[in-house]
Amino acid sequence: MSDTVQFAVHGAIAEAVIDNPPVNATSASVRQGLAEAIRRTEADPAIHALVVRCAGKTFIAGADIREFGKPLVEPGLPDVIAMMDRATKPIIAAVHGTVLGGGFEVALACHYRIALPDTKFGFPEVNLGIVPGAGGTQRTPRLAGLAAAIRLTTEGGPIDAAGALANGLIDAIAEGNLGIAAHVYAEALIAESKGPRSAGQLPMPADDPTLFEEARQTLSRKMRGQSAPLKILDAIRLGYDMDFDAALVRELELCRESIAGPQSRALRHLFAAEREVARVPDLPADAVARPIDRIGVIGLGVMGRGIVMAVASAGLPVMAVGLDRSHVDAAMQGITKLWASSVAKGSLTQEAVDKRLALITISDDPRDLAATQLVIEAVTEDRAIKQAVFATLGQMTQPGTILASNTSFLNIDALAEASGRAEDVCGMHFFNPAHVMRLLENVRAARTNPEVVATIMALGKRIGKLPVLSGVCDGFIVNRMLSKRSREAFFLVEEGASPALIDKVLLSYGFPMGPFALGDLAGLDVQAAARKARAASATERELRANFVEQMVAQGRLGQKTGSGWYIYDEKRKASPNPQTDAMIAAHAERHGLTLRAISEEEIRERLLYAMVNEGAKLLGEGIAARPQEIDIAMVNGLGWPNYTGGPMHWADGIGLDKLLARIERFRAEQGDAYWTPAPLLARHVAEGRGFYA
Ligand code: T1G
Repeated sequence: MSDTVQFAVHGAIAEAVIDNPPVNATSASVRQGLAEAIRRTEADPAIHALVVRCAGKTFIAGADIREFGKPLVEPGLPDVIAMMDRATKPIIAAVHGTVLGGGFEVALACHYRIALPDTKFGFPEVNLGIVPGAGGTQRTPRLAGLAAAIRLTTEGGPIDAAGALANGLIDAIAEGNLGIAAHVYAEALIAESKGPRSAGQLPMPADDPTLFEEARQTLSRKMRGQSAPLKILDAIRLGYDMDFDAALVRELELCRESIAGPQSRALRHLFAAEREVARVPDLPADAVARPIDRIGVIGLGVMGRGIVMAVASAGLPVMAVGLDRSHVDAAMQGITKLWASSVAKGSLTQEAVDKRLALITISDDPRDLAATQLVIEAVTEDRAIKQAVFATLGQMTQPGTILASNTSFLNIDALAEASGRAEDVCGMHFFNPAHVMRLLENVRAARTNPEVVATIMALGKRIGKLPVLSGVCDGFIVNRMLSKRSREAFFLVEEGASPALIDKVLLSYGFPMGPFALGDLAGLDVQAAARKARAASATERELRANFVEQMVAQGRLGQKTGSGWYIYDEKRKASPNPQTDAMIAAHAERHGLTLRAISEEEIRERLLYAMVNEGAKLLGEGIAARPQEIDIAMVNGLGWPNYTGGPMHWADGIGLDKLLARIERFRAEQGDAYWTPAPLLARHVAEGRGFYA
């Protein structure tokens, strides 16, 4: 038998138990073991039914992603599934944990399905850019109807056991021990002489072209640029165009094409990278996370409130400390209002909100932070103020209490010194809105204790974030790379590219919005303040491109005043702003600049290559340990389109030699100050390698 599938016979019932940690993926030995179990069941006249279940914490969570792109080891999953479908004795899937992708397809090909109550089912293939390839798009509509099938296969979200039962995807919910329940279920089938049944023999539900069209439109908007969701709709349609077996053959072809395509490669790269960044490469083995069960947040502005919400939402008590009573009250009102709107929308229950609110203790006295084990500082982004807060925190909290700054640009090493306990100090840089955005840049400062690093990486995950470790530098990973894009965007405007064209180029590359629409949304006053804070390190040309300051001086602050780069109507719909054109023309005139027509290609390359080059510098300086940190941070922090795999993966696809040649050309045109290639990039090109290999 196989080393991952145990076969046993108990009376008239055979059992195949898959044990292939960590997630019981259908690796080659599992497929072989299942095929063998079916053969033995069919061959032995004393066996009347077969139960398929899994050891460990979950039923099969899908095909084995690590086998993709390698030569197929027989039998393929569709072959095993066909054997199940055609078996002459009933096969019962007894499932628990997460029944995903190929695992869901195995279950659907079994003749009966029972599940523990907390089981979750789903087709996450779409998140990996893949069309399900083992019958998922054909059996699901036949069992659950068209609307449910479209939703499950194209959106990738889970359905719980109760939902699966209501939708006809499972037959029963089992209580107690799953193995025993499955045995009892199989005995009942045998007693009632219920034989095998195949979902493939059910008719397709009535066709509904409107449903397909609506899905197509929603997916084109929500998953803009991604090919898999639309291909999955095509795959479902096969059920109407040909018979079941032919549809399965075509579905498998679509699946294989999708796996071989660049989008799936990029999305699978991100899946692996996300897990990789959780493992900090150079942490000593004895650096264990400190226990954290009481967290403090000091500073209750927009960021502080979001952080309080994130912590309480994860079920952890939080001491929220504001400047004075009125600040604290305003913060709590803000938090309560945001959660109330979630209740109104139906995304949260009042009970859940009450639970979260009960976890928040408020105070205007930093001494109340004495009992916490970790404090996140989110006061005004001002060096003197933050240093004073760190000096206070150093005195008022116990040695060993971790002091984390949420600063975006200030030097954490300086804050660490101010605290008098540098080894306990680090950064935890959340993104706005902090209770929503998944990315968390954890920052290791010069003297941060490795235990502190281990603690904030673990804590980040516990509060539902995606923590990425960065070293100390101006802007860390995301904002430092973004600042190069902003610089190029302003320069391009000075040279003659319209803001609307620049936005369009980034939008069609796949970003959710361009830099100018983003500036209007964030507020140009906010951007002007950020530019002012960094003016000391800016070049003359960067200072000269002062469009934001010009607009602020005219009272044009973006969406909130109805005018910025664009004009906005009451519904905040943007249209071109003649004042912007006039401002750019006058600016050129004033500084004697000649405006030229700039191609979309140049715009795209200047904006994106400037970021990749900066990414290479981050790697060379060791601010980011690996390219994975950068790809994960940019996709989750800036909205770099996930189906490109992030800037570093994308750059590898272009070829670093080509990239370097363009950078050298921009250097000749624009000057060394902006386009000196990262030494690491030049080194990689000389060695003929990419960022990854
Ligand atoms: N194949 C191989 N390894 C996998 C894997 C898979 N499908 N899923 C997870 N792992 C590894 C993962 O890399 C990590 O390893 C470890 O398991 C624990 O994962 C024919 C074509 C199941 C909900 O997309 O959603 O089926 O990094 O850290 O939080 O139509 O993993 O520790 O070395 O995520 O408990 C469809 C993807 C495949 C499921 C568990 N299936 N996995 O979450 O742990 S395509 C998926 C998950 C397919 C068919 C098609 C989650 C999880 P390491 P983890 P977790």
